[in-house]
Amino acid sequence: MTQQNEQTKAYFNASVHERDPLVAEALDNERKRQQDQIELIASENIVSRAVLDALGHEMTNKTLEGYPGNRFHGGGQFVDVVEQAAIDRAKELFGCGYANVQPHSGTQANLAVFFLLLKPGEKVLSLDLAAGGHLSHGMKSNLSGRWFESHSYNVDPDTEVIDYDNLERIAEEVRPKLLITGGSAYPRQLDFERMGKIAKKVGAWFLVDMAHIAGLVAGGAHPSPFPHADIVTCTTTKTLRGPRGGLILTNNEEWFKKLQAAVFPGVQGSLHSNVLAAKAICLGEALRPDFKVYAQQVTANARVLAQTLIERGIRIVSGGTDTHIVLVDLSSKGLIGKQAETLLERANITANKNAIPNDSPRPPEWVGMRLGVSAATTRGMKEEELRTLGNIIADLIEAEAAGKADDAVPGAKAKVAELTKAFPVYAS
Ligand code: DSN
Repeated sequence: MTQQNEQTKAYFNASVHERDPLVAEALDNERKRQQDQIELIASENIVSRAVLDALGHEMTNKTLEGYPGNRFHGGGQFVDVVEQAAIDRAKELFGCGYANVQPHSGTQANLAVFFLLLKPGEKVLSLDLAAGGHLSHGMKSNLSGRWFESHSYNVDPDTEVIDYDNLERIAEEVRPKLLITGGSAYPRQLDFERMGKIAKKVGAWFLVDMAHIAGLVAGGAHPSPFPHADIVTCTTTKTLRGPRGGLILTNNEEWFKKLQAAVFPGVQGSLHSNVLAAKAICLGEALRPDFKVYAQQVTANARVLAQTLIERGIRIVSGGTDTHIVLVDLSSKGLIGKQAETLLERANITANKNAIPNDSPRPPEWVGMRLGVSAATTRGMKEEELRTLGNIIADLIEAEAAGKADDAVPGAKAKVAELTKAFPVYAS
């Protein structure tokens, strides 16, 4: 018998540090960055060690198509276990009858829904991007806007909360086939009941994309889209604290059979086996009582952050938040989003520039900055720390507005270091 040679042994056993120093260094630096910076990008969170273990598991080697018990390839018995667990847990967590857990992302999940429900050219009505919508809901440069006729509804210019009366008028005029709500930067509670009624009235299907708030829904900190939505999509990242990937949920049995085919082979090929294991783990974690405590803490922390900034004279879009998101209007301090993003990063706080309602169509000119507290809350930070963080951010913004950022950054960075040291990530 031929002996396994040393090269093959090294292939299986050498660490990334031994095999690829360039990548290993970047990985080490990223780990350190996550420890040293406070992550306020609203679409991010910090997964558990168990989720990381699954993502780095040998299950990644397994190619499979189809669904549990009905696969194209052999050897899928253990992936069947994790996919079935993810399905069962998603249904229990969100109180719905059917779940497809295979979408590779939230955008893929939305694409599968479009493929299921619409023919090219049919009409979609969704929340305006600058009001917090998402590019996969009909943005012209996305397939959803290129192949379908997209229309949008907006927030009330004074309250900056969705103008449901105006939405109803637009829906009656446009008569969309699909009404969509949800997105990436809407900080307020969504009225699913009202929008479900509007959809029914105009003969539209109602899709809720709860990508950002899925964890809040799971933890009871935001009302559930069921029973008002016909179909629900989300990511397993963000407030749900899981791996990168999507879910599609519904109570409609007839649709579900078609939905399975819309995901595979409709818009995807083989599944990401290791990610399904990680999804099962995060859904199991979200079913535990401590996740409810987490979700409530997220919204409490966001409220404190918003209130602290308001008290320091910084305008918050819609005057506050009901979710994990705080949307800052920097024009109240004569700054733009990119400026604040760069400034905060100098002090080891990560956030992103963002459009606010009626902002410039050009991202470099956006005057908004989006802050999200899910990751900081995962580290264990509570109201006291978020108040401190709000004051650090306000100090930095005030200094930048006065042209004195260089003086303010070192002090802010030192205060951030105290917080990150007290609330470590993956400490061991
Ligand atoms: N939609 C992007 C965001 O919210 O940042 C990525 O999920």
